[in-house]
Amino acid sequence: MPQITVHNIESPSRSDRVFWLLEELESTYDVVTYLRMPTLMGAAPPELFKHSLFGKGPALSIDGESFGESGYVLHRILTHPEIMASAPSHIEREQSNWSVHWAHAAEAAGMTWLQEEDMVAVAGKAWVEGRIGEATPEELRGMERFSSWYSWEIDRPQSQNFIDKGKTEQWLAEHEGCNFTGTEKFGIGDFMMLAGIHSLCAGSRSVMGYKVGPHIKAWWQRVSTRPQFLRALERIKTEENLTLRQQKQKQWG
Ligand SMILES: N[C@@H](CCC(=O)N[C@@H](CS)C(=O)NCC(=O)O)C(=O)O
Repeated sequence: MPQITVHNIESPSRSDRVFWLLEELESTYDVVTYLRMPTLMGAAPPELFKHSLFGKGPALSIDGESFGESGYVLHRILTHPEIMASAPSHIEREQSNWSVHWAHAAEAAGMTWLQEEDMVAVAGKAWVEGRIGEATPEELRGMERFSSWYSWEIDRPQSQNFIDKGKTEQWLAEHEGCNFTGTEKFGIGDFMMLAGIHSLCAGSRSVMGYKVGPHIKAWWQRVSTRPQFLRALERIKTEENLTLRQQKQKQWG
């Protein structure tokens, strides 16, 4: 079997996609965790550039070859002949068109807007709290008005369009009981959709007032109760705690 190292960026992050897949495949893998820097958006430390073209996580090393982009990482695992030779039968082998569609949609039509809303909110709040620079009360009122308008009028309708009006909910309703493969198997579309749906149903976005329909919730329920997924969450927690402890030890001796 190939030697696998997951370069995990501190959660919450898209790393959950990779951990879940590796746990479904019952793979053995090492983990290196990169704690986020104390910047406004929690930037990745520069060491990640050694493993990912854009210096972001998650990244993967497989037999010494490193690369980033979670979609590409999943693709490389799911097309690795040795890994797939022993993959359980509930993991899709030939990617269906639906799987490829949802893998792209997850990042392009989903995360783009969900993430932008976070950024606008965080930046607006930081200005108001005086963490970015000096601003007059009038300027601050303007910024607050702009960021709130931008979030609600530009980002939220786009995100909500992806979640329900834009058919994720409707597609799952039309494919009752199916995963994002269009069958009962799990494929790249499911692993990619995890990050957004996880945050909407149980993570930071679950308290942000998004309307999430019953079919998305049912998919989440199916996934989040799987022992493989629970193992993935446990591994993330264990690895991140270990890195935090090591960092503290380095700092304080
Ligand atoms: N399209 C990329 C996005 C990568 C990305 O933005 N990762 C975030 C964590 S989820 C990150 O590294 N953030 C820190 C930074 O932007 O410096 C992927 O799917 O891997």
